[in-house]
Amino acid sequence: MDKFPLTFAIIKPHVVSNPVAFQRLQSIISDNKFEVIRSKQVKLTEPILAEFYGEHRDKFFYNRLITFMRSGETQALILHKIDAITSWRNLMGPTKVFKTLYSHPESLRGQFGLSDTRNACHGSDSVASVEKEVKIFFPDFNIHDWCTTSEFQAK
Ligand code: RTP
Ligand code: MG
Repeated sequence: MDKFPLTFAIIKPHVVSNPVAFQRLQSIISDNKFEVIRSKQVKLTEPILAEFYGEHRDKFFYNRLITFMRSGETQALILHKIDAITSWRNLMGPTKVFKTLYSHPESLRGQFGLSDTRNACHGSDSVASVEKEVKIFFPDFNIHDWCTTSEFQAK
């Protein structure tokens, strides 16, 4: 769907464990007019991460990524904004730390990223991945029902 109104995000462990950075990042989320629809702190396990990052299973960074994502609490979020997937990925900035530092220093990854792996946050890259990822983290949340509620229609 064009301009899909929801996305799924994760704030990664090194941000959640730093109260000042965590608070600042959450302020940037609301300053950028994202509405937090669901939010929960979660310590990820290997089986959940294997499902979540299945597409990266054969990449050289997979083990490093899984080890990092298990290293502390994360914050899982469902965010609402018109064109949420693209808006959130634009706010996050590029995956690679050298690109964030040189061309996107204001992005979330530019401000809070430490390396290609510890890059501060995750964002779904398609409607299909929003659906898959929301189901993993918020199995009781029905995207279709939410999108057809009068609350959303009125916005
Ligand atoms: P994400 O899925 O987290 O929103 O990030 P993305 O689309 O920008 O990047 P993707 O290629 O899907 O990679 C998923 C996560 O893997 C870690 N990564 N490490 N060279 C590396 O060490 C490397 N490359 C990717 C990052 O944590 C990235 O967010
Ligand atoms: Mg990705």
